[in-house]
Amino acid sequence: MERRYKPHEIEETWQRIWRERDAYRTPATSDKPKYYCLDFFPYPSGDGLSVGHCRNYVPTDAVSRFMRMRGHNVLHPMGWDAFGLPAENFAIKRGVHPRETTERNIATYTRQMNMLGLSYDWSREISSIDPEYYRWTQWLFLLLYKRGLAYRSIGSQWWCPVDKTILANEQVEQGRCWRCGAEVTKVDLEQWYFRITDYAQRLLDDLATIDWPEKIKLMQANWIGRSEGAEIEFALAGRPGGDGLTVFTTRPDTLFGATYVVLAPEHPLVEELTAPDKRAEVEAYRSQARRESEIERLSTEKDKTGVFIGAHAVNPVNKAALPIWISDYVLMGYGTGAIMAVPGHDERDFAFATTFGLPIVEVIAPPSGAQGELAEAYTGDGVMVNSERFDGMAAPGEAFEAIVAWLGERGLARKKVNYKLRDWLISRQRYWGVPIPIVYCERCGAQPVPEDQLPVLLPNLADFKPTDDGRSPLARSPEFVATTCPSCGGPARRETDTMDTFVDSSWYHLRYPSPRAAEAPFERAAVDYWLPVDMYVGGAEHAVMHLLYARFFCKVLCDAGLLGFSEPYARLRNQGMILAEDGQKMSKSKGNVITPDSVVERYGADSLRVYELFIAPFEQAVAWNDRGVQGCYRFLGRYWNLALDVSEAFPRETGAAAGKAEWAPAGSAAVAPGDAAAVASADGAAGRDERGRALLRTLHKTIRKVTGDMEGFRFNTAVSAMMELQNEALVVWGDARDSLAGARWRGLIETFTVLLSPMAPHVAEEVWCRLAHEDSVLDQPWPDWDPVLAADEVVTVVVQVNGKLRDRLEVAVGAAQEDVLAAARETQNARRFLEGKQVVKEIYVPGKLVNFVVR
Ligand code: ANZ
Ligand code: ZN
Repeated sequence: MERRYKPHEIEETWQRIWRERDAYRTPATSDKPKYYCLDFFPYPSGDGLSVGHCRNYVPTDAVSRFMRMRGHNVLHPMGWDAFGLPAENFAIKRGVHPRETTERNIATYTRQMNMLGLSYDWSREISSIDPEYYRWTQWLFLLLYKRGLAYRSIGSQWWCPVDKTILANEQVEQGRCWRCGAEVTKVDLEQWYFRITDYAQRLLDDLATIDWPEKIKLMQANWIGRSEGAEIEFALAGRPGGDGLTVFTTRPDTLFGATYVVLAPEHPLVEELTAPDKRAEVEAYRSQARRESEIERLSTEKDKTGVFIGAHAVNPVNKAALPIWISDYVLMGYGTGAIMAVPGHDERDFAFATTFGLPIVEVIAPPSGAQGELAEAYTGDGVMVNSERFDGMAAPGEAFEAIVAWLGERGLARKKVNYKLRDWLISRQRYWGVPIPIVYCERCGAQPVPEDQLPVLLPNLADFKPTDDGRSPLARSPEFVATTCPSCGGPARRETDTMDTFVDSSWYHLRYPSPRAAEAPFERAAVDYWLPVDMYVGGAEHAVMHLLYARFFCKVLCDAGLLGFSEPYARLRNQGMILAEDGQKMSKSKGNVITPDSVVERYGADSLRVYELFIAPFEQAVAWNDRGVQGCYRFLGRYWNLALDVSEAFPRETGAAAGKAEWAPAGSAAVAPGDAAAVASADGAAGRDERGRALLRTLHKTIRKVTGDMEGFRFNTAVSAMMELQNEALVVWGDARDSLAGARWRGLIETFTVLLSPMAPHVAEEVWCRLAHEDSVLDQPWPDWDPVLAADEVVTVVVQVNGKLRDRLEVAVGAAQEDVLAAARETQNARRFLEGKQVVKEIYVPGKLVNFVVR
């Protein structure tokens, strides 16, 4: 038999055997506890997987294997988020149809995932471009439509001039398109929205119920952006009794310090209120503001700009006439699009007032006393000044309540909670997506496509490039557009926009439990059994898009009575990024991308896997280092040699007689936990000398450590514990082999192999086989550790019966008296001398001796 560690031969063989045995198929139900371990389903991009993706897939694979060995029914599926801009842009660049490139990319991803030995149940593979999948995406759109949660509205929207499509708020980062980085602009288009804002409060509240990284929860909370304040009515000067304007403020207590009012340039009142001599200036400013992104407009760094429109508002508390300005730092989409400006206590207002020479009034005095002249806005707490009857009150707390109450009695204010969250714009003017299942009839208006006509198939267009005019490529296909009205039967035309790809990924986790369900998006019993997802792992960059949308969908489905839970992902973990060896982000343009293929070619998949786990704490970004992979390769090579040496020196007796009689891995029946302590001391073969006993203790400590580390996502320290155990075993094997009996050596290697198998399944399976096992290492129970042996320090306790030395026992330092007495009673010789006797007294001198007084 081959003696050298040759990963390539081993790995391909076992991948084939696993496939033939269907080793990773998940039973639909089972009486074991379930464990749903899910990776974010990927865009199958043309570049294939990098070692960065493997930082996600290898650890979840190890956890899935670990949980399976711990007696869980594990669901670990994979699928493809194959619609959307990335796939389409890739296809455009290559001049081929996205369907073709997507299929090719999926094949590449699948090949690479199998090359890594990932334990996906491929019988559950799903793809968002499969009509059997997207018919249910359309069905879910209609569900939202029926529940009043999908609506069409005209609005000023972000437009990416390069990708030639509308973008959602979440997809604009610092004024740039999240995909291509181009600066976005605003256009007016009629678009479909999902009313996620109806769920703002629940999305916020339920964050407390899920085990997610605090950082992600905070990002979601900030994105939802709950803000408690008041709406206050200002009359317009010269129009007493007429309609006024409403501002939203979080600081009503500062009302006496308001010295001007600002409207968003887009505010509808601007038209009406602008004085004739200000019109030209106002118009010029409005068209300039349109081109700016919200981030730019809100930036505190930016120089303040604005125009006085020639009208005044009346401060409701003191009747002061306040000039009305427009400025880009007030956004139309938030609050009422109008603010009362308080330069004394708001930084942006202070900057604006300074720029335009507007008055600054102090109304909150710091604890050190009123300042009179302000050098900058004072935003802290304090005491009310210059505020007439409210002077002396604590601000904001008491004063906030008092002013809102005073105004409220006069019908001039009410408390108001606002959210920054916007409704989710889902229309995309792109070809490669799910058609929105709506038709427009001249007589009946917008009509949902009846459920029995789903899916609305995406036609196979040869010309799928986006255009500049804001129309979807589907609009160029008369066969697609022309249809009949489901309501009156008259001529109608189809909606030609497609859905944001994030709609596809908002529910995919519900599909895996019953991936071929034909009557519904999912079978209720299957989701009841498997969901919520127990462990969800992916990149932190999805904090506010996918992860918020999926939570929203789950709540909608729960409200519709289709699900019995309202949070989809019970636990979430984010892997850290892998950087190139030079510490830079890996990117194709820099030419520093490392593919798993190149690593596997040199060292094999198991070395890559072990390195991915070992490289750093799971959530930490870290640079790739080829020497690190080499180290893991050597670790596996030494394991291989030791395993084969032991196996040859102490061959396993096969056949019925052997069974589990020899010291099989802990967790099997041979050594029950607790027993091992007795065995370790009484049975001379256990650890024949101090080194043997020390090695056994290291083994049990390692079992405990690896178990805890796998549960806690501390893969790096799990691997290093394995390395330490191996080093100690190698030394003892090399110069004190007789310290352990043969069966102990075999047991040690077997346990090591079981512990290693989630990390390096190929080599573990091969060794398991060479240790003359006929079953698969995948199906072994996870080893238990002996708590006494695994305890950090042990002392030898003398066991006496009626004062005579009968046995010795190793116990953990600080072990409980009753545990020590119980173990002492079970030592071989104590048992002999206690038999048939009545114990009248038990004495324990901690860490030293046990004495049984018998009659
Ligand atoms: C007066 C005031 C005085 C304010 C003060 C703050 C401090 P958040 O927490 O973000 O909700 N504001 C209201 N609507 C706005 C809009 N559409 N665009 C830009 N700014 C707007 O902040 C609410 C505060 O932001 C509001 O309270 C308002 O300024 C401003 F010492 O009103 B405040
Ligand atoms: Zn009609």
